[in-house]
Amino acid sequence: MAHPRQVVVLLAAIAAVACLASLASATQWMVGDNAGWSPKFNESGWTDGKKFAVGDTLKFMYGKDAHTVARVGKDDFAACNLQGNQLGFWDSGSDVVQLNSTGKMWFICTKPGHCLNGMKLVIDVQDGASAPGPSPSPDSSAPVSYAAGGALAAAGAALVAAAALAF
Ligand SMILES: *[C@@H]1O[C@H](CO)[C@@H](O)[C@H](O)[C@H]1NC(C)=O
Ligand SMILES: *[C@@H]1O[C@H](CO)[C@@H](O)[C@H](O)[C@H]1NC(C)=O
Ligand SMILES: [Cu+2]
Repeated sequence: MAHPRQVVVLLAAIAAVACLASLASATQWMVGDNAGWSPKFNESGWTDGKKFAVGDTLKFMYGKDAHTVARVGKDDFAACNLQGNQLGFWDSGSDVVQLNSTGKMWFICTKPGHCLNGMKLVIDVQDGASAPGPSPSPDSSAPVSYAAGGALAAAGAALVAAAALAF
């Protein structure tokens, strides 16, 4: 049987690994990579193959005063409506936007003509739990403990089954 202190150490190790894994899985996406947030953004294919997850962030880099970032609704995005309801607005030239919930997020630049010129971005944010990432490998002592626990459980089940057959 595992000593209680070993169990505590094992649980602490599992918690630490889980904590590190959750930190490692948050991604900061540099919008447009080196080209940044720029006109005709929607023709760059930047979102192709990317999986955005809750907890990730988008970083918009651009010349301050040259562009802006506004989060808008689907219809205002489609129509490039600069006077619609804005769900968020950034204009520092180096903006970090948190992806707080699942679903689509629509962004446009509000400088006149820019959205019509394709300066727009839509992403689909997925549940963070399903985001792909390296699966943590527990420290070397953990599998042994799991195996021992599994063996004990199997032995217990076998005893119960044997007892049930015997009576
Ligand atoms: C995400 O949540 C944080 C903390 O509540 C908030 O400050 C931020 O504005 C939110 N981001 C968006 C894009 O809604
Ligand atoms: C980019 O946006 C412009 C303006 O809204 C639109 O006319 C064009 O079809 C879009 N192109 C792509 C590839 O989405
Ligand atoms: Cu712009």
